Amino acid sequence: MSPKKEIVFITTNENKVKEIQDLANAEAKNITIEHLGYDYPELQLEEIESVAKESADYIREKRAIKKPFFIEDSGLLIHALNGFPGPFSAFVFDKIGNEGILKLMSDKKGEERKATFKTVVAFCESAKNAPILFVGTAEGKIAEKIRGKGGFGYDPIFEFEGTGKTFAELSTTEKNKISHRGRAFRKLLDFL
Ligand code: ITT
Repeated sequence: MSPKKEIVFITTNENKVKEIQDLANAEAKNITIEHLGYDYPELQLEEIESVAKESADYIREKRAIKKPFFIEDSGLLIHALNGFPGPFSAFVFDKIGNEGILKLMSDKKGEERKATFKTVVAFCESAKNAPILFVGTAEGKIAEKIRGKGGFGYDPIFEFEGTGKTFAELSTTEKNKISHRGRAFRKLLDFL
């Protein structure tokens, strides 16, 4: 049997680690994911792709890590709000939370509530290699109210298309099958 490949997931978000570990344990027996809670500065750029790339480049330049590593940047893009909060999702969540988003959406009906969740994984084989990006999206809509006790962040207000369930009403394994993060991370696994 070939030795397991070790890759390091750099994030300060323990919920992301839980999801990625769950997925890797189930679907990638030849890969070990280590977690490093290094808090790199996140630039406020207009595209999630650019944030992910710049973050990975920052970590490379700082030589903060010797092993193959990845980071990921995620965001919720609400169509009727021109993709807001998008790359500003963390800031907006801290300031107004899910209640604030529901208020912003209070006059929006049906199709106007459509939203996309997006994850961009940036992987570097070493500090010498430019990041390779893997994008995953999930389509859905903003629920009328907060529902579900699982997940984290915007999960209780993101209803996945066709299911009538918010991500917070799914188990970690169920969310991983269809989520933006699951899809982006699976692309990384295929690449590896
Ligand atoms: P790191 O940058 O350290 O990885 P973070 O929590 O700052 O952690 P992001 O910038 O990627 O991560 O997250 C943007 C915001 O979107 C933040 O408020 C998260 O809670 C939220 N978020 C990210 N992924 C999510 C998901 O799968 N479900 C619900 N909310 C999510």
